[in-house]
Amino acid sequence: MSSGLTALCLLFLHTGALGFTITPGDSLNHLEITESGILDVTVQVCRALAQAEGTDFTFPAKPYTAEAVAEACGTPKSTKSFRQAITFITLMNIRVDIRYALNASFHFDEEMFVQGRKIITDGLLAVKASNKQANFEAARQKVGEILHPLQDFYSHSNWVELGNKLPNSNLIRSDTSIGNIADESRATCRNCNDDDCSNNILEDIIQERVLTSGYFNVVPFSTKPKGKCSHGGALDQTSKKEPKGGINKDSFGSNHGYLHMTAANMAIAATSGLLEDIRRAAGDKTFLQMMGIFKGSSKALCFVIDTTKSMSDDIEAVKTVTSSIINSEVGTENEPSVYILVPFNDPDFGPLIKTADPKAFKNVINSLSATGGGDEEELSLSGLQLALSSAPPNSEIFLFTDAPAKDRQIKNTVIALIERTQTVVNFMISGSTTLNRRRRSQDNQKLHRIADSDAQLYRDLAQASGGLVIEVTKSELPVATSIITDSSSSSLVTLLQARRNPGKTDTFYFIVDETVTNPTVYITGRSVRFTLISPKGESQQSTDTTGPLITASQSVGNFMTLRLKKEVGLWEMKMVSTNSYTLKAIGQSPIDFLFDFVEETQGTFTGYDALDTRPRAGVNVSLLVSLTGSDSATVTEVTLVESSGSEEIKGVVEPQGSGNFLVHVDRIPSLEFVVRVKGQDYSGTPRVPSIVFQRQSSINFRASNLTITAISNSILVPGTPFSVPFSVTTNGVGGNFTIRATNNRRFDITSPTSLFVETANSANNTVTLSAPLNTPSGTDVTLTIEAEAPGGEDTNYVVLRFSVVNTVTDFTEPVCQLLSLQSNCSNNCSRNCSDNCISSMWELSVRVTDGAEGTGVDRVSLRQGNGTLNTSLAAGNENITLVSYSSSCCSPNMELLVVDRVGNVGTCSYTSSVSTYVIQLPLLCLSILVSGLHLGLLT
Ligand SMILES: *[C@@H]1O[C@H](CO)[C@@H](O)[C@H](O)[C@H]1NC(C)=O
Ligand SMILES: *[C@@H]1O[C@H](CO)[C@@H](O)[C@H](O)[C@H]1NC(C)=O
Ligand SMILES: *[C@@H]1O[C@H](CO)[C@@H](O)[C@H](O)[C@H]1NC(C)=O
Ligand SMILES: *[C@@H]1O[C@H](CO)[C@@H](O)[C@H](O)[C@H]1NC(C)=O
Ligand SMILES: *[C@@H]1O[C@H](CO)[C@@H](O)[C@H](O)[C@H]1NC(C)=O
Ligand SMILES: [Ca+2]
Ligand SMILES: [Ca+2]
Repeated sequence: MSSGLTALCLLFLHTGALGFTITPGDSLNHLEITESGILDVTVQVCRALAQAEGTDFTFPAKPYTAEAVAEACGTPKSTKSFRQAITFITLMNIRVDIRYALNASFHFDEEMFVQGRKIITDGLLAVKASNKQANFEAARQKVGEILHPLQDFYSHSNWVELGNKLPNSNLIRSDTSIGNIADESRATCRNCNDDDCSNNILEDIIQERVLTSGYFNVVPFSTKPKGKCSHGGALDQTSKKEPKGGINKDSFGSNHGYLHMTAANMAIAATSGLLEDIRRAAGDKTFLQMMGIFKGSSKALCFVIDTTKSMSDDIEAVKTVTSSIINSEVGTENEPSVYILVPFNDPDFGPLIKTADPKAFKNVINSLSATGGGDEEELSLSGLQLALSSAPPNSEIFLFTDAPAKDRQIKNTVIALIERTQTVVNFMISGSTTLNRRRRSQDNQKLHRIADSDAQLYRDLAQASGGLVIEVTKSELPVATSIITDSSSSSLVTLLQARRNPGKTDTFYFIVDETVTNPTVYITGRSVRFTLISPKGESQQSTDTTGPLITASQSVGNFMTLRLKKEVGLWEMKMVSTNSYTLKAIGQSPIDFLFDFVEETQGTFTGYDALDTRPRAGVNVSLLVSLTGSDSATVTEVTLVESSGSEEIKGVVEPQGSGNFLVHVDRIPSLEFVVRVKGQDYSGTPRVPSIVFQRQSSINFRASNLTITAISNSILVPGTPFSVPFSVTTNGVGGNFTIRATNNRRFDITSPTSLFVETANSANNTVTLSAPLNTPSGTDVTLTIEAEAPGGEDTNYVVLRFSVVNTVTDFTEPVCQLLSLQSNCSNNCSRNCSDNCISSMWELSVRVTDGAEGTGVDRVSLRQGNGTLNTSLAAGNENITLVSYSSSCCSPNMELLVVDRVGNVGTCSYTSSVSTYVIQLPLLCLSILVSGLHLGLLT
């Protein structure tokens, strides 16, 4: 387990590793502890759901892997999104060590118990609120942040030394006592005996079960309060002062390293406990969605649609394709996990509609109509910005329009969001052959296409994301929408994606491996000729209407689709054109990769932090690559490939275990680049390399000579201005840098418009964001701060996500009151009564309330028991929920889960063993009872 500061254990580990590697006997770190807790709880949730649905569940083999758990959950198509969720949560956890290295509260150092718990409980409220709004990215970010202090508690405090065998459940509640915390003036430690620190906590502290934790400071000669324990270790200067030595259990080599495994296992149990609390508040299905596990596909179906007057044909095409996708895919493994629509017009855009209900989505799409729009240009980029900040990461968005963008000024913000969310954007641009309101020219019967210079903006955005710009007439549009159907496959992978602008003759290669099905090539461009050569050397030209390699092809507008015969090996594509073109080879395969740029942090505390920005130009950079879809696959090569040129820079791959690979690259290409991963999958025993695969990122990335950083709390209170300090550093020439700050919710924002930065220096300022008072809890807001160097050649940005959470005063769970219980079950029913238990019944009634100060009962569900549960609101009082339950005696126990509106969770259990139970109720309640119960139960 890592320390309060950047994973102290990392320093004890070998070569600059994040400590991902698990080899037997090695210490456990935050990453492994987090992953372990997530996998454990996810397995339990999937098992509970299977039981509730009456389906079989087989536990995966231990140790669990994300692949095996997704398989056991019956959701093999979710392995990629599950892996992504786990990686994101763990990176956010590790970030705490880097961002809040010297803030003792985040690590339960220096007896900051109250402060540490507040970080956890405030964050937990934010997670629950985010889940209620289906804002899962925000929920994951916060889960990672609060798991860090929670895990540190077991390493940095004396909880384990006090002999506790279970985690401290009070760390995830705010209304209870954490324990008996040592007074400021109370001594807690004595000197260690030389290297032996196994006995340095004072006896009275242990005997009186007093909680303490270690002091930590890296500044030479730092002091600590008299008699207090230190964290310990080479970096901790306080541990060199009396009382000398420390108490941390971060690794086997720590002062209390003999308790490392106990502390790490307790931290895993505490991680599970916190996740279990989130699960109970959210419900099983929502919890799984937070973890990226979906019944069908993990993909979103996401449209951004121009609804101005000329768009009625396009809207019809969207209605048709939506219906067709929903009709053919609902209930299958390709069913989208979420449906998103952002309409845009002029002067308005939005609102964003996000639903998991296909019927509701169909209705929304079907109610779209084309009106208004004023002048020729529309707010397409504003609509796209909204979609990008709300779609799950790695989504694919389709934008329909026939007009230029009116809001070009947010182009860089849109590119920033594309890069950060790794989302592909395709533009479906229609021209019109009918009377066009936009251009009252004489020859309005002619094809009207948007001007090339206007289309260029869309091409640039498509290029950044690895998407296509499909330009067709309105009557051709329905044919072109086949690309939407292709993209909805949950296992779509990119084999190759390239663009030449201006066009030139060039040869491209891609590998089709054994796992790839439905290999398909898309080409956009006008007058493009090609020769396709298969691995066996057969060839087919664009002019050959029939041939051995292309099983079906379709050409509409500037867009060509070629379905290839499946043949394993290296394919070659020779392109001939003087016009610009894009080439994209896709297929379906379970094997794919995920990656993040990570930065090695400098200074005393080394570690890796995921970037929210463009990576730095001219210096070395690292990537964290995860393979998904196979537990046996391995990465052999990672290359940064210039998108339009030919430069390729190969990285050094370091396996980290659990399908993760750290890749170090000396330098980033100076132009836009994609990430290409080659690997092998093994099979059989002994393991033989059998499959060689190659995948590529769709997104085109760029480096920058600017660095922009912003560190702030991630919870925003409605009505209170929220400050985000940021700083901009340049490696190059100084001057006035243009600053743009935008958010996706149209919250009020104040920001400087420029910032003077000296050559090779940095400067700082602050952006202030205000959420209106009526903003619902759990809303998330994405803030993008951009800095543009003088001359506009270089820009960088930072993309930050915050959760809006209202102040909460309800910290208590709803309570149950048993109204009646009637049972015909035999009291000492054991094995021999199994014959007749089915024919006897027991039933009960319960009243659930959340107290006078409470937020109200939100949800009542059955946690245990195989009977029938009915809930209703009491007549005339929406604050009382009445529950009736009846079950056969074969299921003699039941447990209710009762959740209030802010996610406080209680449980109430009952058993059939009492034959009849009737409460004397105050008269007031009688009327409620009479309406809700059998009269016969009342005496
Ligand atoms: C960064 O600066 C170097 C040296 O001045 C320059 O060659 C390079 O093009 C710059 N990169 C970007 C992305 O602006
Ligand atoms: C930067 O802007 C400030 C105020 O707008 C101006 O006074 C200053 O001369 C500018 N500096 C440069 C180097 O352009
Ligand atoms: C900028 O940084 C300096 C030094 O770190 C700090 O004193 C100052 O408050 C910062 N200003 C803003 C606006 O954040
Ligand atoms: C629950 O009840 C159903 C029918 O009443 C029965 O088929 C099933 O086996 C029971 N399940 C358990 C776990 O008792
Ligand atoms: C229900 O609770 C809310 C909030 O505590 C309160 O405002 C409301 O008056 C209550 N309703 C009834 C019928 O008691
Ligand atoms: Ca307009
Ligand atoms: Ca409550």
